Amino acid sequence: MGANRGENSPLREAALIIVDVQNDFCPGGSLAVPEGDQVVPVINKLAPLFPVVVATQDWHPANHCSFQAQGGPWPPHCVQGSTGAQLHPAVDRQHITAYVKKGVLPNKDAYSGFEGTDEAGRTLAELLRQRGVKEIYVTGLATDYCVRATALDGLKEGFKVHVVTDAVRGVNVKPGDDQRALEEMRAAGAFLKTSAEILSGAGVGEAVGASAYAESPQ
Ligand code: VGL
Ligand code: ZN
Repeated sequence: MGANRGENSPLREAALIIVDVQNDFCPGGSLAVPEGDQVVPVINKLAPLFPVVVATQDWHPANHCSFQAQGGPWPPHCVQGSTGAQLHPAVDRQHITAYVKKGVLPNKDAYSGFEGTDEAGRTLAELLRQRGVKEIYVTGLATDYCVRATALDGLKEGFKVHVVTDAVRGVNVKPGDDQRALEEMRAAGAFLKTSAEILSGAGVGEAVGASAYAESPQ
């Protein structure tokens, strides 16, 4: 209720992509992204605006090649069926229309949501096209890995891509990795937007920027 999701909505052909907002990527998790949980309230505010909302999940077997025990770069994380692999409990499931899992094979890593499939075996690109989606708004974790890969693949798949800058956080193995990733996405053709810009564009804004446009006070 409330939000305009109808035929006049500017977001009627848009999908919100919630990338890997899973317990293991949030504070307390095995591969915690600093402030990872802070994307959740922003995502929950945006989700009601979108006719299609897809949540991706990193979903690894226990012997996944990206884990250090197998010579990979990461501690074990998002093991299939574990609590760490579940979405953060505060993510509002109500508006999620599809779940896509990726990284499910032992010998192949998959950072991009576009390498994942839903329960019916559809790729992310297939299910978006089936729903008439032309543009995607990418949120979630982590800016410098799976968000980056998902946004860049979205562009390659022909979608208009927006990255919601206050709804993503980076791992920052090297300081500044998140900012470099955002710049790379922008240079590749993605639009960087704040949630406030999206909310006000959809007519549910808090008049952000109003002061900048207001007539000068008396
Ligand atoms: C991710 C590292 C390893 C991510 C997934 O979701 O960004 N990062 N696996
Ligand atoms: Zn992973």
